[in-house]
Formats: sequence, C-alpha cells, structure tokens
Amino acid sequence: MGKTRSSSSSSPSLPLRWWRRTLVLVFIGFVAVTFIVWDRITLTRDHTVEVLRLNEELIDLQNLLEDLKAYLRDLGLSIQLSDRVSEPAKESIGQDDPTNFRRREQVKDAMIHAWSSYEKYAWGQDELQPQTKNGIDTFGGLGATIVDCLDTLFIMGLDEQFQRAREWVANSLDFNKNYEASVFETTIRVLGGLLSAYDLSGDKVFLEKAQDIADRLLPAWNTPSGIPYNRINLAYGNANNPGWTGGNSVLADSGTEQLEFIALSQRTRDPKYQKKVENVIKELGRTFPLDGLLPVYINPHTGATSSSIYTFGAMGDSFYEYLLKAWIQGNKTEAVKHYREMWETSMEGLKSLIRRTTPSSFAYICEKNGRFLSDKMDELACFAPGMLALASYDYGPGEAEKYLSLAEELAWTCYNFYQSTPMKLAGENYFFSAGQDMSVDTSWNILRPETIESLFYLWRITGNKTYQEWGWNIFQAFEKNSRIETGYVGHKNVNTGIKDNMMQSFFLAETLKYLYLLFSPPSVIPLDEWVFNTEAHPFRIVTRHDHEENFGALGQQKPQVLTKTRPNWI
Ligand code: DMJ
Repeated sequence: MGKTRSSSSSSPSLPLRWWRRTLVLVFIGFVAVTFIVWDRITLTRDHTVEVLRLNEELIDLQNLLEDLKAYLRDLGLSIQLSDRVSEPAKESIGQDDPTNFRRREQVKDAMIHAWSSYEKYAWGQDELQPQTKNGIDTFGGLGATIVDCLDTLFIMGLDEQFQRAREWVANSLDFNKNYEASVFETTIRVLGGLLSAYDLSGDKVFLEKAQDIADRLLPAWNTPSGIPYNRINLAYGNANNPGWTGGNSVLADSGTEQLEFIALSQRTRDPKYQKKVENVIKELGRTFPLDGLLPVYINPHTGATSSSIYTFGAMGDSFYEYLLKAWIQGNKTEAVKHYREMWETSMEGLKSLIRRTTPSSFAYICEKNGRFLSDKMDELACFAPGMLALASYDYGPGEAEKYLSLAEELAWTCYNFYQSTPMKLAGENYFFSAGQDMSVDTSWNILRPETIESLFYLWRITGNKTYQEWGWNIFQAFEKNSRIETGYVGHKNVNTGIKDNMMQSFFLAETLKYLYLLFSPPSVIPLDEWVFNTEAHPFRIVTRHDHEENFGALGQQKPQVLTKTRPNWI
C-alpha cells in the first residue's frame, strides 16, 4: 500500500506519462506545420509578386519595342518582330493574369450598362437611341439588339439577362413583317445571332427561329444568276435591289451569307440553304480575275460585274473575309478548297493595293476606282489585319511571317486611326497624302468593332500582349467619350466631340465581345473549334456534308444538339 502511494507521488502513472508525451509531440507537430504553411504562403506571395513584376516589365519591354518599331518606321525602315506563336507565347496567353481578369470585368460592366439601358428604354425594338431614351426599328422590328447579343450575354456569363432575352425570342420574336429587310444585315445579325445562341446553349428555340427567318430570306436568291437581290419583304417574299445601286447587287451583301446558311444546313440537315449560297461563290468564281478583286456591283440577272470601286472597305469587305472563313468552317477539306484558292488570289489583289505613308510609313489599303488607286481607307477595312493573322496560321514559316507582318503593320495603322484624333476614337475613313501621314475624312465614329476584332486575332495568334494594351486604350476612349448615363453613343465628329444618338447593336454584339475575348484565355471560344461570322457570332465547326444523299438520309434525324450543357469556361 505504502509502496503504491510512494510510487504514485514520485512519478506519474503510465497513462498520465503517455498523455504528457503525446501532448508534447502534438505541440511540436503543430509548431512545425504552422511554420511550413507560413513558409509556403510567403513563398507563394513572393512568387505572385514576382510574376506580376515580370508581367509589368514585359509590358514595358513591349512598349519599348513598339517605340523602336515606330522610330525605325520614321527612318523608312521596317523590322519583323513577331513570329508564329512560339510555345512560350502559347503558354503565356494560356494563363489568366489579374490584369486580364480586372479588364474583362470592366468590359462586362460596360456590357451590363449597355444592355440594361436597352432593356429600360428600348426593349423589343431594334436599337436604342440613348440621348432621347427611346427605341428605333432600324431593321424592321426584329429586336435586333436582343438577337444580336444573345451570345455576348452567354459568353460573359450574364445568365439572367440571357434568360430574359431567350424568353423574348421564344414568345415575342415575330418575323412576319411587311417590311423590306436587308438580306445581308438580317443574315449576319439575326440569323447569325440565333445560330450562335443555339450552338452555345443547345436550346432548340433558337434553331427554330433561325430556320423561320432563313426561309423568309431564301427567295432573294431566286435570280437568273443565283446572285441574290439585297432586299426582301419578310412577309411576302418579293425581292429587289435598292435604286441607288442602279439595280445591281452589292458584292459584300451578296457574298456574306455563306457561313450562316451553310451552318443552318448542317444543323437542320437540309441542304437547300447551303446550295443557294454556295452557287453564288461558284458563279463569281467562273470569271474570277487574276488579282481576285471584284468590283462592288454585280448584275443579278447576268452575274456580270461592272468596273466600279474595288475595296476592302464598305460594300466589299466581308466577301473576302467569308472566302477564308468558309474554308475554315468546312474543316479545310478538299470540298472547300476553291474558297481558299479564291481567297489566296484575292490576297494578291490586296497586296497590290498596299501603299505606305510619309513620313511615318504607315501601311494602308487603297481603294481602286477603275484602274486608278485612291489613297483612302475605311475603318471598316481594319478587319483585314485580323483576317491575315487568322490565315497565317495555315502557312509554313516563310509565308506565315509575310502575312503576319502585313497584318501587324496594318493593325498599327488602324490603331493610329484611333490614336490620331483628339478623342482617341477612329473616324469612319482616312485619306493619306504625301508628307502628312493620315487625316480623317468622314469624321463620325459609330462604335465600330473592326480594329478591336483584328487586335483580338493578332493577340490570339502571336501572344503579343501589346495588342491587349492597344485594345485597352481604345476601350478607355469609349468609356471616357461614348458612355453616357443611358447607354453608349457614337460621335458625329471625332474632332469636335459632338455625340450622336445611336447605340448600334454591333457595339454589344461585336465591339464588347471582342474586347472581352481579348482579355480572356484562348480556351474561351478556341479558334480551332469555332469560326466567327462577320458580326462576331461564333459558330461551332462541325462535319461538312457535301452530298445530297448524306443530307437526305440525315434529314430524317433530329437536329444534332451541339452543346447540351453550359461550357465550363465561365
Ligand atoms: C457589322 O455589322 C459587321 O461587322 C459588318 O461586317 C460590317 N459593319 C458592321 C460593323 O462595323
């Protein structure tokens, strides 16, 4: 007993000793883990700070490089600085950084502002007039802004807005209008917007509506040559050309429906849409000139072109864009080889229109009037650098560099269309005269997207962040000068700053979408899976069908839903 008491008072019992040791071990373990975690956090923070610093240095270096380029241009020299996307560049554009995140959130905020202003003052009408706070039916009352920006809302993850737009399309969109619609505008904005919304969401209501509007447009192609009339009554189907074209069809209006109608045939398994628009290219290809440049007027009865203006600007532009993109949409296969060949021929023509200014050696694309070049370029032609960059991807090293180099030079010119005005907003077109570089001719700015579009492609293809910086500068000019309390407006004059009263639907459909994508990782609408129509509506690239039998057999099947669930990029 005594032994037991004495032993318990001098040393603790066995379980107590075990507990003490365990507690000491737990304490030591806790201290060690805390130290390791703290050490890792510090390391990660240091790493993040270092990456941000390096990013900033990279931007400074790129700016320096641009200064150097400009300096060399002043001396009449030029250097080739970028290459096809190198692996490190691919990696760097694959990463999302805090600056990009912040910037695309601000672009999204701009979209929310534009969209809510439209919802508040112009819901259901084609476009918003922000100064007078009302809607206007510029396209016959088809809710153009809603349909045109369904995909922008979807891509930006603006779910509630997308749902409201979707309900309007399902319940209120009515194409049975006694209205002479532009076949081109209705195709690229309305049909294009619906098809893109279908590809992104898999919601069949969009495909049904797409088929409805396409069926109403289709009689426009019933001409002796197959070249479509450019206007059609949506309720009665009678088609014609406006008086100001002298009864002719316009090149861009007739040669910019291929992507949409081919996409519709693929999704409905009905070949009739594809056939109509592909005939146009075949017809134009029959007498395609050696330089691949077509005048802007075509006779829909004979298919003959009449010598007039040749341009990559208004009335010509997207015809050339679609030659390249129809080839991409068709998986670059044998069946669509003729598109690529025609496009390449046209690029010989484009190169023959290139001149450079003095003193700063800005490259620009002239227009041709008959046989004479005029030193004028539309901002609309600023889609061309993006097209050239996109095409460069499929060339071997030497040719790719040439295309990319020209694309970069032209993009620099287009960026300077913006930078050279007091408001840092581009005018509608520019003249170039010896010793004076560029001067604005038509001085309005209607929130157009072409330059931003090209910056987007150039950034995706080269990984050069300078293009993001340029896009950001342009965005800030829009924020500063075009944003008002009730939406976004254009300017009647970029020299004086007088505002107009229109928020064009393409500002939401294109300008803001390309800006958002400029600051998003390339996995958001990757260019090897999607092709953008000329209104910035992405269509998924799917298998092409060329034979009637394929269409016939598949015509019995239900349309394939391309994307059933929401993509995981948001
Ligand atoms: C848009 O409707 C399209 O981009 C079209 O190809 C040209 N014009 C406007 C934007 O400027």
